[in-house]
Amino acid sequence: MFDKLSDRLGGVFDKLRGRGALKEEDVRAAMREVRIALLEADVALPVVKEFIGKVTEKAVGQSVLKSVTPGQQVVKIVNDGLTEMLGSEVSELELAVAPPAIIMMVGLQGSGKTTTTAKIAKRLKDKENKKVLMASLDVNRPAAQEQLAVLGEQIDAATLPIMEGQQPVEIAKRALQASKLQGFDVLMLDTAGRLHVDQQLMDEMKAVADVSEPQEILLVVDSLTGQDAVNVAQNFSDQVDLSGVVLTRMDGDARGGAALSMRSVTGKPIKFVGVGEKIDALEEFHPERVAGRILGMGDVVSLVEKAAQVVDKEESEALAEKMAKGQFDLNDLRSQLRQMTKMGGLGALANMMPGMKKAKAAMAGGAMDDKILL
Ligand SMILES: Nc1nc2c(ncn2[C@@H]2O[C@H](COP(=O)(O)OP(=O)(O)O)[C@@H](O)[C@H]2O)c(=O)[nH]1
Ligand SMILES: [Mg+2]
Repeated sequence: MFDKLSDRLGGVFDKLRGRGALKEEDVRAAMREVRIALLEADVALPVVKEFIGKVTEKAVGQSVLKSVTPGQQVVKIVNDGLTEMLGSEVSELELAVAPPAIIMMVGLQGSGKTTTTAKIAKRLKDKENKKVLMASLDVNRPAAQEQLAVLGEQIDAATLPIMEGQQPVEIAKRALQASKLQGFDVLMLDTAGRLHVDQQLMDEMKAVADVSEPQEILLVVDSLTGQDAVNVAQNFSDQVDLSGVVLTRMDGDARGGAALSMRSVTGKPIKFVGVGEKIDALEEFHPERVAGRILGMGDVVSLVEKAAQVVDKEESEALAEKMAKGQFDLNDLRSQLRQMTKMGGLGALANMMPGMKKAKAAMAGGAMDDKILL
């Protein structure tokens, strides 16, 4: 996963990094190569366009920090752009409700819903000490309910007893009742797969969501299906209110496009990735780490981060000196205010000051905007 993309981007930046000065056209030429690399990795076109647009604008407009090369700085900008494209932060399951918290799994047949249901159940059990009930609503495939029961035994988690002839909505209601009566913390609903996006099954899925009101609706997608995964995600996300995505088969040799597109296409975070068939082959998704792996230039990124900190420090020292000499002018004030916005703006600073609650409420009401500083 990502190997080829990583090689391609490595090549682009190796060329840039050694250079002393960068002209705008050098940056634009590099971005054209980045664009091709992303498209070859199967990243969805609109996602690539947006990314290249944002990153180019930043890279061209940026003044170069002391002690790094312009190329290194472009690496850092691309790194930040990738992290943002992947979702910026780790997203955990949100299960803080009166129990049972309900997690509903949806997705195409064979995407890995049933396996992932058991993987998540095991994780909740082992890491958070939760009492989990799993229920299979898959009445289409004959052995589907048994498959979940077998996995339940394997991880020592309860599964809802199978009752022949019951339909998904009925099973969901029974599961809900059972988990309330028996004091389960979490109920996991493993829904029937579909071969394509098929309206009847979509309606069934919505009916199940209506009766169970899940806290989490996780879309499970097979990362090996590339562009198709993106279309599937778009379709599901149009029909139900997803809370997150699980990408399976990240252990395979997919080009990575699905992972890179998913956040933009669904607007929802990737919460987990499946990295194997084994029951513990499930990982949290760390956008920053993944971006770092794709670029393979962690050292450059931290170098630029450090350089930026140093510049801030030098700037403030110079200002302090000017002030002492009585030479502080409006330009200096502007630069000072800029630094403040870097620290998170007025809101963030207010948070750190005692007695600022009221002022903060006024800011939230739109009375004050950081934009006035720029
Ligand atoms: N290599 C790999 N195989 C997986 C992963 N997740 C699921 N599978 C396999 O994919 C197949 C279909 O999974 P299943 O959970 O039955 O899919 P469902 O139809 O969506 O319920 C099974 O053979 C799983 O072992 C994964 O992350 N990596
Ligand atoms: Mg299944």
